[in-house]
Amino acid sequence: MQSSQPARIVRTSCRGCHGVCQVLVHLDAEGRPVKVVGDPQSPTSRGYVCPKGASGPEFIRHPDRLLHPMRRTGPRGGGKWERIGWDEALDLMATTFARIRSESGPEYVALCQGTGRPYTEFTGRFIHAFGSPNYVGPGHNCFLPRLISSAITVGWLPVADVYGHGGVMPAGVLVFGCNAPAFGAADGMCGALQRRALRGARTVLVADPRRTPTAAAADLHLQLRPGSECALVLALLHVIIGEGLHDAEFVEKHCQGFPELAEHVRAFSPEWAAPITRVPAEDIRRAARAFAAASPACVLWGNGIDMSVNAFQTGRALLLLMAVTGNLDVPGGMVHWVPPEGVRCKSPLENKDVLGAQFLTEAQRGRMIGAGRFPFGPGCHQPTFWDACVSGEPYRPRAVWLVGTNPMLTATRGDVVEAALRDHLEFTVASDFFMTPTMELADLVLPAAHWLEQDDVVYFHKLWCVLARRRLAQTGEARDDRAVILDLAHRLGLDEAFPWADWDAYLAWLLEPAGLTFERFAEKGILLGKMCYRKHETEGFPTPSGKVELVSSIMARAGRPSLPVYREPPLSPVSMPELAAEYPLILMSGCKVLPFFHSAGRQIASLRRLRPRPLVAVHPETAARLGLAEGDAADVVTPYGRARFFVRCDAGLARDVVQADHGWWFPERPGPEHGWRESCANLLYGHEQFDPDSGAEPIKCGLCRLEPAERAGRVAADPVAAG
Ligand SMILES: Nc1nc2c(c(=O)[nH]1)N[C@H]1C(S)=C(S)[C@@H](COP(=O)(O)OP(=O)(O)OC[C@H]3O[C@@H](n4cnc5c(=O)[nH]c(N)nc54)[C@H](O)[C@@H]3O)O[C@H]1N2
Ligand SMILES: Nc1nc2c(c(=O)[nH]1)N[C@H]1C(S)=C(S)[C@@H](COP(=O)(O)OP(=O)(O)OC[C@H]3O[C@@H](n4cnc5c(=O)[nH]c(N)nc54)[C@H](O)[C@@H]3O)O[C@H]1N2
Ligand code: SF4
Ligand SMILES: [Mo]
Repeated sequence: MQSSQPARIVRTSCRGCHGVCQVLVHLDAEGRPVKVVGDPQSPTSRGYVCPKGASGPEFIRHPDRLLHPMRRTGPRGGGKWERIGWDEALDLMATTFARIRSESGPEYVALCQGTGRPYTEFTGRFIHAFGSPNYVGPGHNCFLPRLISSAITVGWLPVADVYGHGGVMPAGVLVFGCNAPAFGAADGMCGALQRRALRGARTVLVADPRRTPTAAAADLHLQLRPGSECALVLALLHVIIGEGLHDAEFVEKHCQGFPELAEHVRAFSPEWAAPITRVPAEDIRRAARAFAAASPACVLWGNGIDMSVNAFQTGRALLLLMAVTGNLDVPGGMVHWVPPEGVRCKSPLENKDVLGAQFLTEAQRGRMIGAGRFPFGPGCHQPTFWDACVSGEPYRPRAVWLVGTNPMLTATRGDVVEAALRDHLEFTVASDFFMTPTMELADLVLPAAHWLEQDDVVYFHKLWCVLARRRLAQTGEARDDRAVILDLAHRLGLDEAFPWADWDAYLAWLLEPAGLTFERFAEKGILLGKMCYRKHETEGFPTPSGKVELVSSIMARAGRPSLPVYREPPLSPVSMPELAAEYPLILMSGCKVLPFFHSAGRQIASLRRLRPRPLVAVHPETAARLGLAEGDAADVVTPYGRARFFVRCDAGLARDVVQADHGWWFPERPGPEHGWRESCANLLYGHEQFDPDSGAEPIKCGLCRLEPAERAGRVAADPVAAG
């Protein structure tokens, strides 16, 4: 890599995570990207770049990149492949998918994707237009419980106004089960700008079982027991409403069901919540008063809420907190972004039609695996889907296309996913940058284009602006997932849903109302919406009653509690004391880390150096009691499985709480396994406990014990310097 002056610098936007920072890419004399730095002029990120974004050039040139479509030749998972052309690959997909549709029905073909990424604008659309309701993803554990509870309570997704577009920054911030300020970014917000907002706020409250950097610097750290968050929010509401600290005018004008809510929370005093949450009653009172006094105030919320059997109810409870304190759609509060005019909206967050569910008939919808199991679940429930592939109940899907997901590592019960791929599915296609353990079990693999290899109109999480992304490199025959979907859709005759001739035509169509060509747009780099606040004063809230539904009419109709209730986590010292005698520690897993995006990045040397091996964080006294010291290998054992980690002592944890990294596999070890079973946190969970509303899984609140690993295992598990 060269360090001399770049021949050219191009402004584009990163997609190493969902932060969407604007960056400057340095190109060498041959036009190859050699360096990525932050763009100081960018309103979205103000010069920030994290190690993942900075590693872009190293990432795209990595020798293990998948360069061409490849078809399996030997037995499944045997690691033998032959290179084929894109035409042949797409024909094979089109004929196989069409054959299965005519033999068994469209629902026998499924599409599974990973987290919300650029492909999301076409993945759901494709599979729905094909006629299959089996659109599978990790959203039930991530973001979508909050998105859907917002939709039924407020009518839109309230987002913290940390950018302060109205000229007012938040005076109070409640950081609730979210650690994005420390690890880069999430949900379209840049962590650096979240930190700026936290520095400027008078009151910072953090609800997190871990003493995160944000918690350590906060005015008050509510160190709750994992899984107890709904009880904590109910007690905050009890204090605020009981002491009359709510915004009476907003409640009167814009909320429905306040008297019922006031009556409902009367029982949930701080004294009730203290033994459940382990947060002292006095701290709950202080936090409630401080949050109510801070105006405006916002909430940064995250996976700490989602990965629980209370995900949906906690989401609702926090929405009620935002509402009764009068923080909805006020400058510096929880806002509804106004997107830029003139660009066709392709964000599925704002335009549900993007996902194409309107192309399904009622009968097709009813054929979704797990239909009706979770009234507020998003799409096809991932665990139910993989179970069905193995059990054949209610039927066994025959083909699946995995787009940008590594479910053997990132979904619970990777063993079930592995069995489905190896023994039960007839035809699996997988699209990725690298041969992951999941890719290794496919029948056909497709090379995907990295963000440095894409032209794009970036319009997803960051609704207040639209960013340009520019194609600055081409690696092998890697193609943008969406260009591949368009091509395949045309081969299958799905032209009604995909009327665009190709990717460039689609980009031109998006920009057409603005009168911009893609080139002109790319020169501008960003289009900003004209923010306006308090839109409810003229428009109300887009809910059935036109008001914020403190008492949810939609939940009542679905036969679910119309006011939030707390349910004890199924695997906890309280609900399972006998089991807890054997598994005395509370297990959280998968708290995000700066260098990696879930299961990705382990082969990138600059990232792997920052986190060479999988860690389990544990209180030093607990470690010592078990004969463990910093760096020792230890197995986390649950009733469902075992996985190996290296001990990191963290005095900021409660003595009975541990946190294990997720997504670990070892690209440097021989395929097709790449050692995936050894340190897979998601082998530690069952498929028995779910949030009855959204289908979320208790990934951040299980039971486990920690066992020192034998010496032999210790040596074997220590990875050599990553390649
Ligand atoms: N135990 C535990 N498990 C968790 C979590 C946790 O907290 N704890 N977090 C969960 C959460 S929040 C989520 S969202 C899921 C994420 O689950 P996934 O999205 O499945 O996880 P990733 O590892 O990010 O992505 C999988 C693969 O996609 C590839 N990829 C990245 N970008 C693209 C692209 O644009 N196109 C294509 N074709 N491939 C791409 C990567 O190389 C990687 O191999 O994991 C969940 N799993
Ligand atoms: N670098 C990097 N950035 C990413 C990702 C990544 O993999 N790497 N993933 C992206 C994705 S898909 C997502 S969804 C976001 C996720 O971003 P976050 O929502 O911040 O996710 P986590 O770090 O999993 O969890 C946040 C916090 O919740 C706390 N927590 C755990 N259990 C509980 C609980 O029971 N109650 C409460 N109140 N808190 C709890 C954890 O201690 C942790 O500090 O990040 C995105 N950004
Ligand atoms: S935080 Fe995300 S968007 Fe920003 S530079 Fe890092 S990977 Fe890229
Ligand atoms: Mo996520």
